[in-house]
Amino acid sequence: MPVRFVALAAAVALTGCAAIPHDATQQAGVMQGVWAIFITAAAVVYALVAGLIVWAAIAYRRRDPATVQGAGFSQNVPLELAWTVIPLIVVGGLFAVTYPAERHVESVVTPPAETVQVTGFRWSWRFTYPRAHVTVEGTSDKPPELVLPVGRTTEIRLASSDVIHAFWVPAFLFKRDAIPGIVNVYDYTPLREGVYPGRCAEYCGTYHAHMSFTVRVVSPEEFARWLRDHGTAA
Ligand SMILES: [Cu+2]
Repeated sequence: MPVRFVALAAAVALTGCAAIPHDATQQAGVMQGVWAIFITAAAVVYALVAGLIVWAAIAYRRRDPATVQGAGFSQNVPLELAWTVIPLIVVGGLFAVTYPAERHVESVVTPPAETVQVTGFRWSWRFTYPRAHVTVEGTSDKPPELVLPVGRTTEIRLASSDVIHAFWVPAFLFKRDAIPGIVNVYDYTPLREGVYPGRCAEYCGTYHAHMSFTVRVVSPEEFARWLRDHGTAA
């Protein structure tokens, strides 16, 4: 039984490692840093609490079957201070880590190297590159592809033409609502070329599940070529 338990624990630990996201964008790297600190803090707290529970259960087990009543005490001021102050310090520390990271991830560079207007509609997405007059529009059967240049900062201007959707690229560790009448602006600075799946992450109706798309990160040269090709086709 212990062998099976160890195997299970190892499997869970390894799966956890495999699930750790990679930093596909510069912004994702910042979020990943926050995530690593949170998971470490959670692991330390878990080890401490679980360890104390196990230790207390063993150290203070009922040794004499005749004992029916445990020792009683009503208060312990140092202990109560400790379990109030330590969590406050932990929460304060997590806030101190989160706040600058969120500010960084939400900030936009001006002027951006590229701008894309992303519009969610029932049941797909439209990507417009205003400078190059290029528009890519998907359908519920044919998901669109957002093409981005690697190493450059692209400003995303996210909106919706009907109901609330959410634009989510899991590898970018960033999700934002697409709200009618509001333009949400943020930056992506992709660091690695590749194809990343994305989807609508806000239930928006019958064909919500069809609102997928892909993000293809390419070299700046290939991006320029792609813009040219699609500009003439449009
Ligand atoms: Cu949607």
